[in-house]
Amino acid sequence: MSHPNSTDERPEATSVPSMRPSILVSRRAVLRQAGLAAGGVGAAAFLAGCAQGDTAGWTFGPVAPSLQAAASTPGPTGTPAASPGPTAATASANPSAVASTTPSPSGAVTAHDPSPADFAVPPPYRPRHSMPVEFNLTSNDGPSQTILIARSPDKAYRSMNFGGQVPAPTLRITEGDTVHFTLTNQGTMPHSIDFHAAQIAWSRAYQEVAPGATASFDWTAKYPGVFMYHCGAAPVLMHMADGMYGMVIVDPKDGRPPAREYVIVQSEFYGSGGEYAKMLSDSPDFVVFNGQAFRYKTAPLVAKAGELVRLFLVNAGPNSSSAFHVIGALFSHVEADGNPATAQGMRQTIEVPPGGGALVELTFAEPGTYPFVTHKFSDASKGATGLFKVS
Ligand SMILES: [Cu+2]
Repeated sequence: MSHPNSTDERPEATSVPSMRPSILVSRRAVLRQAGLAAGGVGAAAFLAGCAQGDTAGWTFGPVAPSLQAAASTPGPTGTPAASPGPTAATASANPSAVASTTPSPSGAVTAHDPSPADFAVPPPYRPRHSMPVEFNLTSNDGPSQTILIARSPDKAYRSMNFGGQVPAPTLRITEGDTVHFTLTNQGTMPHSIDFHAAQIAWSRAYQEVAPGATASFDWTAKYPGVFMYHCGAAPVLMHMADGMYGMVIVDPKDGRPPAREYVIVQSEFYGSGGEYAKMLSDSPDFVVFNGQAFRYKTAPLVAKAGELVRLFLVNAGPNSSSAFHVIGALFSHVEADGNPATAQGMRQTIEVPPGGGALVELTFAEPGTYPFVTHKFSDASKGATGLFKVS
């Protein structure tokens, strides 16, 4: 069998279909694309499916058989995900995101508490594909989008979100990949998308999408990195503070060494949702990793002493800088924005500005418990504290 990640099997850029110029496509076109319209499945069923999370995710177009084999076979330069994921060719992100908010028997809205699997690292590095990567997101808002941003005591928050979760599903692609992105706005107000990983005209791609409408465009990931994406609808401070952000990982074209990997998104919450004056005051009530205060204090991230651990970091803000630090460990390798060209050796604390990303690698010296924090300790005390449990 050929080397799974051999570069000679990687398709050339010429095999990538040309950019699709249209930004706005009709819902009928999307239904046609999804093969649903012809089957007599109506828009309501399609949107209900979205609400259950099965289209809020990422899929890959058809690939050559050789690439399909490569994608499902980890190679020396492949990176094992923190938890087993589907193979790249059939990836459907966040199977556990199905648990969207549902009304209780009494009619009261219960708050959705995403499972850790919602924030698992997507399937590992794979060679670049010849077809665009399909990335579909729904945008959501309103009382049904209530999430839990703290536990004991529970704190409910009326979110705006992509794909029914905060932070939104992570997209993982490879340098050179083209993404065919579709946003379906299931909310009650305009939403939009802004991929920091893309180089594309704001006036064409990042405009507001009306409630019930769908928009689509292609972009190509020209640089490896760890990037934020977010809603940019006005007022953008509110749409971001209320939960409309996620991460794009663009792997370098030749991959990275194997490691245990985690995704960590830092962000702030103000009040109970929609409280614009509080957001402007720049004094958050909670600062969190992956959507919930102290999430990994009660359910620590696991690792083994001596193994390489890789963290993909995004600071979604919207207001506070992150001073990311792991107590009892040093970062052996750091890349600002996850770009290998910025690689540095030993660092103790990494600043990640709002709207920025980073990649850090570390190895725990011995078994034990190691807290991770933002070293801005007013924020760490508001929830941005977690634990690694090292065996
Ligand atoms: Cu929005």
